[in-house]
Amino acid sequence: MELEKYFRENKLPHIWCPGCGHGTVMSSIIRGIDKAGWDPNKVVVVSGIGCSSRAPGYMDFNTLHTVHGRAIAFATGIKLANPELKVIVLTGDGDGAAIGGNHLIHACRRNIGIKVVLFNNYIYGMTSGQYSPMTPEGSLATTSPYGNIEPPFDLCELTKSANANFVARGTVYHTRPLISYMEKAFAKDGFSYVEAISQCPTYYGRRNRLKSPVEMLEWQKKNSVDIKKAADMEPEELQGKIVTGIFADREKEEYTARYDRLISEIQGGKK
Ligand SMILES: Cc1ncc(C[n+]2csc(CCOP(=O)(O)OP(=O)(O)O)c2C)c(N)n1
Ligand code: SF4
Repeated sequence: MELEKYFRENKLPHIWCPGCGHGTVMSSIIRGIDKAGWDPNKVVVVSGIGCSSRAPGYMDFNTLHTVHGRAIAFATGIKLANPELKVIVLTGDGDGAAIGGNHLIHACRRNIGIKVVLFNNYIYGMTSGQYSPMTPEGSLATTSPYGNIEPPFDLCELTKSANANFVARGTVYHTRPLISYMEKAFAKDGFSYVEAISQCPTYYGRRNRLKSPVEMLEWQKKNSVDIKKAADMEPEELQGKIVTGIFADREKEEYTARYDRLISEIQGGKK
């Protein structure tokens, strides 16, 4: 597959550490875009701030590297201004679930046609390893040197309850399903959320006795449970597991289409 055309080769080499999972997430997104067959001039990739949010810099589309936690707000404005555009948000678990969490739930609620890919490495990578709202209980971080005592969000359950049209979770170990979730998410008109479990060997792995990127990938392999199998498991059995698969797949009317319909109704005198 000829994927080089989607990259800004003059921006390489990238800044990610050896063994970081973010490059695999980026390549899965690129494959999803390729499969969607979109005109690159109509694709807008928006990110916040973080190691994950550096990805759009390497991707040859219309790209915006915005401010921490606010990528969805920028993306919402872009989609409202020009609903024809294919708008993808790239965010991290800190960027998207902490400072940007409020934007995320409201974008789901509106079902606005943007596609959010959240790179979940369980930590704030760029700022040297503070815990995030996705860090598992007991994990060590610079801000939890005795172990994190806060339960993490399950953002797939949260986005599903908040009305997202499509919700899925995959891992960088299982690249084929991850790519298929990107394809399905990008094919939707409404709001899509794909969570990609990624690894940060530098700040999460090292502190949490996962000694190498390979060990972190093996951890993803060993701990992943398909959503269908998870449905028959007890909550205690699912502790510490990564539930993967499609959590929601709906066909509700997309927000800008709904808005256009309202305007036509008003102009046509139906309201
Ligand atoms: C308003 C604001 N607060 C804090 C920061 C510092 N900051 C930059 S990136 C980041 C966390 C990024 O973590 P995450 O989104 O998980 O991405 P990762 O680096 O792990 O990919 C923080 C707190 C900032 N840039 N702006
Ligand atoms: S600090 Fe972590 S998330 Fe950031 S590039 Fe390095 S391995 Fe990746």
